[in-house]
Amino acid sequence: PQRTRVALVFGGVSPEHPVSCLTAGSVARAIDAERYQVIGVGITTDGAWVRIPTDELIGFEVKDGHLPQVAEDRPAALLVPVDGGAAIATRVEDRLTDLEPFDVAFALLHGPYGEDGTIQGLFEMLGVRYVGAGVAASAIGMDKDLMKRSMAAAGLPVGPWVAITPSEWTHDQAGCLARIAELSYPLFVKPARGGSSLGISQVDAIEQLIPAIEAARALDPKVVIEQGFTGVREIECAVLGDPDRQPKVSQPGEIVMHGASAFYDFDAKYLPEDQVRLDVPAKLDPAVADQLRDLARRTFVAMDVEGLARVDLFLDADGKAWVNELNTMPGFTRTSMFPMMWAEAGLSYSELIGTLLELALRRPLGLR
Ligand code: G1L
Repeated sequence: PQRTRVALVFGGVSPEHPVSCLTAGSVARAIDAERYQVIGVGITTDGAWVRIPTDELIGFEVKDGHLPQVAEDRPAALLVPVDGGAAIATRVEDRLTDLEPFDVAFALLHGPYGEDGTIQGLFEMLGVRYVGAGVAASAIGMDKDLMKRSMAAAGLPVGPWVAITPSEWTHDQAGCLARIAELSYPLFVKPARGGSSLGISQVDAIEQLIPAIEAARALDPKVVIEQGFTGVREIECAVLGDPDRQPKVSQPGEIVMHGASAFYDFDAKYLPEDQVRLDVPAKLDPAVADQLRDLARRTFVAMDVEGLARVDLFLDADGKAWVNELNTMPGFTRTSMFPMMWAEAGLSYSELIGTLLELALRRPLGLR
């Protein structure tokens, strides 16, 4: 039988380039090679698209402390429209060769130019099926302000926050600070569209506020300030979409921090291993676990997500559940939280990859 051809797109211009390469290597090693054929498309840190052969992709892992990266000296890859979809072609001088049509795209890209709906729009216009959330959910999920607005509008319990646009900060800094003064400390200042933990600071006193805003603005001119919770537990649920039924929600996992510098929303990967632990499943009363899972499911549905998402929740000291954010492109190596939560439920990493590809292949093109 013909194998399903998967265009695996990875790398990119974001600071997460090496993470994307590591993830692509992890996916390439785990994918069921009897059912799927991988066509590797790397994006260099300068934004050039190149072909990466599968045997090279399989070797993308940490090697004596070195992180993988897309090499520039590879044949240029072109995404070309063909009847019934698209193909990856190789450009040699000004000719196209090795035209490889594919059935489904799997883009592992982080932050602006990839995770924000742009590559999803490219696939939509080419009539190509792809893994994961659509254009609108990807774009809204990338912007913490738009995300919180849509969660609040859907009646979901989301904590207080303030957004500052570049023009507000330039023309009315006093007005911005007055809006922030309505929030109580600690505050968390974040680039609105960062997509990673870079540029995030905890603010415990007013004199730290402006430097924190400037630090976030260095990564994104739009900034969000969230009111922090004290004594909160940080819980995550993995959600898998199903076009015909309710989405499936994993048991909650918990990020357990110890150590004074640790703060609640730093990705596990940015903390030394002895300061953070992932508990899968989280130690929770079953009724509380169900309440958190229900909130994750409602968030996924309200934001119109397809495919998958990791929903990050808080359980406060009074036992109330809050939604913090939804991530349509969560960490996705074999040992990342999202795959680990499904593994705990009996779905292996290879099976998870297969499930995502099958969901994408079943999805109708165009409006749905
Ligand atoms: F395509 C999926 F499945 F939607 C998808 C895409 C991207 C899942 C997870 C990711 N994650 C990443 O791309 C990354 C966090 C490794 C970016 Cl560097």
